Amino acid sequence: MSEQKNNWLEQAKGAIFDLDGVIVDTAKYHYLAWKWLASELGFDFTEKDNERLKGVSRMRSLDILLEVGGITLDEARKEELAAQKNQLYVDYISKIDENELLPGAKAYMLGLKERGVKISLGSASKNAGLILDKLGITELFDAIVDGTKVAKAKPDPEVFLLAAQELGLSAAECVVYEDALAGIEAAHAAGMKAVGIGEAHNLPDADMLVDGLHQLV
Ligand code: B16
Ligand code: MG
Repeated sequence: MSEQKNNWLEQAKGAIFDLDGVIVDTAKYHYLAWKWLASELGFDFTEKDNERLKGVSRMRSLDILLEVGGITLDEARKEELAAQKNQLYVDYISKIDENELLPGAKAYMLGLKERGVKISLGSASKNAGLILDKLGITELFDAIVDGTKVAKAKPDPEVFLLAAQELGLSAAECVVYEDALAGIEAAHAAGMKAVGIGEAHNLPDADMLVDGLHQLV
């Protein structure tokens, strides 16, 4: 482990991992699907716009995209468009395999398991089950909490509190690994420390910052 060693990290009994941006880079497939939808609606959606969607729920992402395009639609039409985007996204992720795991992700989780640390997923995605299956890492998790199990999106702490509960641990015993600002806020709202994956200017409140899980192996 790097010189950034922290006691709270070593003492944690539970590790809760966000999915997109921490374990796998599915953001690129979300982007391709959202960009297609924007082009169908007659406007361009850039990679910079896409940054605003990271860690954000599907319907909230659509609202941001429509805001970029200056378009207002009723709920029924929005549900239709979100379903179309999701179908395209699912087509992409159906083709991924373990080669798409981010560097160090699996090795780090295996190391935690060896030390007896319990592991949960804490993701906003409703497609998390399929993604973990394609990556071949479902069995590593003691609990899987994703967008199918929670009603409130990050920065609400619900996803992480449920993960701790499913691991049989208190919030204070768990550490969160997150790449999104809303995720760091959610961890803190849950009473958990957060390891930020990314850059300081995007994640100013992270308790510790790394470029990726490979830095912790
Ligand atoms: P889905 P995470 C998030 O995953 C993505 O970062 C975000 O871009 C996406 O909109 C959200 O999942 C919902 O995904 O459409 O598959 O339900 O970072 O929370 O693992
Ligand atoms: Mg994420």
